[in-house]
Amino acid sequence: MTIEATARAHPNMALVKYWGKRDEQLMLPSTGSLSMTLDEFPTTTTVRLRTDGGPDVLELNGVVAGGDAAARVTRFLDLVRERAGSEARAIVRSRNEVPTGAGLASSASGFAALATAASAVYELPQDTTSRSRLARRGSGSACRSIIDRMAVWHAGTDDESSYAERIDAPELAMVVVVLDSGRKKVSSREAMRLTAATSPFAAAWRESTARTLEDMLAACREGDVTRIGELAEVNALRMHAVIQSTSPSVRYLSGRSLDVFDGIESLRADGIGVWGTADAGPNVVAITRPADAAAVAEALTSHGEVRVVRPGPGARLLEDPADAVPAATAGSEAR
Ligand code: 2P0
Repeated sequence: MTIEATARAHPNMALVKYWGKRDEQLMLPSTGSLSMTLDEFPTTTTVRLRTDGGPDVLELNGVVAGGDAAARVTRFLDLVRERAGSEARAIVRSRNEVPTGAGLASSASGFAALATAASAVYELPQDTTSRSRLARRGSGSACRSIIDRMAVWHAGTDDESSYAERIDAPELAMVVVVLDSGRKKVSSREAMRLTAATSPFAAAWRESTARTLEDMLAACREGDVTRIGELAEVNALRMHAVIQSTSPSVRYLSGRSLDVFDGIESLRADGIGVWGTADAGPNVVAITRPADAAAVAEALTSHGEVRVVRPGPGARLLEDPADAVPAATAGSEAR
């Protein structure tokens, strides 16, 4: 029996956004979504089964974590244990290589890596679709980080039918413009609830996103980068519009974010194919062709730190024991 496994996963950036759940318990989204898995900022997670009867422990970047983060991991492991018919607790050691303040969500890479490592040690099915379904239960967008390069998450109607799958798409690059590394005031999960409960535009958002996903899938099939960029930008700004329309209003984009969108628009006026997107925070990501990425990065560098990213690998096990995340050193308990 294996008692330890290590997996690595990368964040993903949605071109058609997931914003809303139809079932919070099963983590079924209200619409499908589509994303590019990135080749930077990996999370590496080692899961070790306990043989001493102790409780689940989460170590994040070398520090023992408590609170919500640890509770969320334990809830996830409870689901894994239920499926595996196991009572074994685990030590989970996770390391994020997001440079301080890249502002990219780590819950997608985190739960994709955890689902992959946990499936190995608890002897659950390890095929891509099973791991994608499982990762979804930890964090919705994590089901897409199981997949390499470009993924569509089928909304589905039950646990079985809601998972992400690889699609073919033209080669893209993204330029991440980091404006603010602080923690967001309202979590995505909370703001999604607020959107469903209070926005008069929530139904319109769901309907338009379902249509946009169909158009995006067609644009990917046709290799039409211009159409992909246009659809992604409009979808992102519609998501921010519906988020702002909550009561109380939640606003993730800052004045500086809008300056970057203006910068992207003026690059387009100069003939460069570039479009903007942003997740639940102020940082803006420019979508472009690989050949234009350096010029776009150069042009946007006055706004903040820029990083060029490309399509990356799906979540996978690392076989070399040297890749295991080391134990936290004594005395590093989180205060
Ligand atoms: C996305 N986001 O499609 C969208 C765009 C943020 C904005 O998925 O509640 O961390 O754990 O399922 O996946 C962020 O939400 O939320 C997200 P939960 P998650 O990437």
